[in-house]
Amino acid sequence: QNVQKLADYRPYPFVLTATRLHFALNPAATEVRAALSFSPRDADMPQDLVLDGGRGVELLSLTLDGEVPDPAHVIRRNETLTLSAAALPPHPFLLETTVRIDPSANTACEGLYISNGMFCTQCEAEGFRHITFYPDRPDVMATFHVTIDSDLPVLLSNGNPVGQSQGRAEWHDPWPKPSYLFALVAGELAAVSDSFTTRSGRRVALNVWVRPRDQDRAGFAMESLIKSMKWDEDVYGREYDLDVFNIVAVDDFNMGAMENKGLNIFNSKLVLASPDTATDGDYERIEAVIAHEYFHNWTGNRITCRDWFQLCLKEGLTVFRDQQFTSDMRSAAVKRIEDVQALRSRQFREDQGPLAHPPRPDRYEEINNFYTATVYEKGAEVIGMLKRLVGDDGYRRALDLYFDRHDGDAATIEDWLKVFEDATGRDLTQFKRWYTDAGTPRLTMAEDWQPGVAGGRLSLTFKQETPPTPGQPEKLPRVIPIAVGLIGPNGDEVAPTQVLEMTEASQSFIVEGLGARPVVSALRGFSAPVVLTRPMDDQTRAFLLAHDTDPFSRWEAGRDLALSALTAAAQGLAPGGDHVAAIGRLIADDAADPAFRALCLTLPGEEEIATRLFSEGKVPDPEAIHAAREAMALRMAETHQDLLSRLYDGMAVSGPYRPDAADAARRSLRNAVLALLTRIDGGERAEILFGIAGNMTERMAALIALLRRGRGQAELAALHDLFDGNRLVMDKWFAVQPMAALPAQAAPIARTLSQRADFDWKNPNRFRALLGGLAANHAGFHAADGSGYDFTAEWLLRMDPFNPQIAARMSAVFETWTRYDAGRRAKALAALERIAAADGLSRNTREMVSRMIA
Ligand code: B3K
Ligand code: ZN
Repeated sequence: QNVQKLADYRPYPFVLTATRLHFALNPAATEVRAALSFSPRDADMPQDLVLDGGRGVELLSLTLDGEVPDPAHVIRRNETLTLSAAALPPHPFLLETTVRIDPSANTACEGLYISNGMFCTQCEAEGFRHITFYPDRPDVMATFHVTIDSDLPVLLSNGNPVGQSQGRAEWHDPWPKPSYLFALVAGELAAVSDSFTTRSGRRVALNVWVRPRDQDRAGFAMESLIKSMKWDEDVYGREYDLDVFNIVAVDDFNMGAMENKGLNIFNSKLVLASPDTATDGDYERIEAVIAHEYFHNWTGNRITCRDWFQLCLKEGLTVFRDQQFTSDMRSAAVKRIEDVQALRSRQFREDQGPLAHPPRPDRYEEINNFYTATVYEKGAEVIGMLKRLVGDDGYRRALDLYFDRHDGDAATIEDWLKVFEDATGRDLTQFKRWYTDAGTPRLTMAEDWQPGVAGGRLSLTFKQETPPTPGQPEKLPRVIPIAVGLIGPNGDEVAPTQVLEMTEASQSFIVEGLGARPVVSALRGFSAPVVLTRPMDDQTRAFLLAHDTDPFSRWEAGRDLALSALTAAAQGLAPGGDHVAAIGRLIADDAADPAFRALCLTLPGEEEIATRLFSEGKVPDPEAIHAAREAMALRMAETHQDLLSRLYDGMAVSGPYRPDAADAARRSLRNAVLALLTRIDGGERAEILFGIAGNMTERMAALIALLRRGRGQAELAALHDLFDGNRLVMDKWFAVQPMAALPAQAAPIARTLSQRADFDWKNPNRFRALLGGLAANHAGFHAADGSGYDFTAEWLLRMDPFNPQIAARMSAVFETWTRYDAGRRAKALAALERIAAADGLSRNTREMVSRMIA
């Protein structure tokens, strides 16, 4: 197979200084002229010039310094075009090509394609090679000058506009960039416009481009952009560097968004929002992703990656930055808890199965398969640990040095760690294992209390071990920052948070002069992405839930309490402890933050319970897990019925809808309460709320609460009637049905929906809505009869020839298959083998499936 290895990295033998492109746009036959100014890196060592170029790129002409070279020196292979060394001069030269491509036939949404009549591009990671012949690798950086000929009214590319006339636009990007950051958009678009003046006084024109009828839903994206620009100046000292910043929303997009220099392209679901079509969650996500793509301007664009193995250099750091931004804009405590929940449900799950890989992998077949939770979210956690280890000042100095030293570079993880070493004097050799090793370390903590010694001595002994992952059977100990605080028996904190630095496989830390035995609050703020186990009874957990001063650890104590009861019940054991009572105290605590109470009130999901059971060496039973969770939710509702109904009645948010954190928090608590009450009120409250709700957040919460109880058909029909023409709302309509269905219904419902005329499966969002909705129903996807697996496999096979990236990414819903019982395993394996056996399977899906069945 075509395996790429980090160890094989070689610099490109030519320097490309300037790229000039000319596009004559036409849906089925676009002509692209490229003029590339190369110079050999070493004139004494003649080398072949190898350009990437996909099959759909038809070469019409080629000249070297204006001359047609001897055809024997021009070699076209499947995915490359080579000019032999013999044809190349030992000095700078100009290579000019003209090619023809067919955007209308491009269904993979990679390269130049058409979405809803509008031309757009997606070049990361290797899409540019479908536009023209080019050294399509991130360490080849050039300035770009782009001319676009088209009758369409809006013609955009990277950089600054340098000329606009009827049917033609010209753009110049002075900042050298790799091809993956190139973008072009042409269409009938309308803008929401504003401006931002940077702190050095540069006035930047800002536009969010959408289809004319969506203009009234683009305002929140613009507000988010302005906040992001300000924040990056205030917190990181980073200023924007062009005269314009454009954002464009497109309907057909493989991922969330793309940080092309000066021209970010977004999936329309991450731009468009109005109270009646978007939920609070959508608003928060839009704000975060707008920020994320904007922050890439420095972490990704000004400093890019040397090669794709270094992807987490830009992605981990940019996720870390967008997390910091959201914490500053909203509630830091809530954001941290949400991020840990996401990490556990997506990244820990990845680390536990056949797709586990390090944040910096050292081999891949298809790089698009590595835009994963490990590269992004774990990549961000690793930076959080670095910051904790070097402190806030050390972090700031290291980042200043990074921007200073590497501006304009294509950098590596080694460069990144070196700036921390140089700025702080620390040796990060051992720390680097976080980048090179896969797997989630298991950390255990044991306590030893000696009241008679040294005025009361507590020793904490930690042991770490990382289970084997594919290709990495043995693991060495990592540096683990463990944030610890101590709480006295009366609930007061006796020792504030301190960071213990664990470097050995087993290590003890001692605190003396403690008087009475404290309760240990360990791994505060989730200071490292590890699974911590410690002997702790439910009483202590309830104590921490009541008294911990660290909001994450407080929430974690409640979570543990719920998980220990749920995992016991899912194995047919009597649930110990009293999670239901502890939660009751929290519901009654009106002084506590509503968002925090909502988080505590929502029981761990079935997937999370399965992950916990599996990490304890058990085989999770999806039906038993579902039943255990349902039973506990019902008990919570029945036990606290009065408290909950009072809370529900008292929490209604009045006044016009605002998507801010305070209002969203109140709605999230009230909706969590509604989900419980719907279990005992026959659906009455949810039906009323659905009818009167003035916003999508409440409407969706009511609908989901009803669907989970096997009701809600009238509401589904009403939602469909109201929003038939709105793609984004209809995506929710498709997603929510299999997701919230009773398990036995999930796959049949998905199948019925897939037969509808409006299941426009070629649209990535619609496809993801239906298949992702089913996968989000744990007991439904893992139905014992294999119906969930079969349905999913069928559709992956259908999608693969059309859009391999989407098929391959979605195939990861199978990544946990080895956890389950023999019957389910056999059915999942059969489904995976059916996919593997398909003729002409894409490289993307083939790699994913073979890793999963290896
Ligand atoms: N860098 C893009 C992701 C590109 C994915 C290519 N398959 C968006 C982001 O992370 O900001
Ligand atoms: Zn990113």
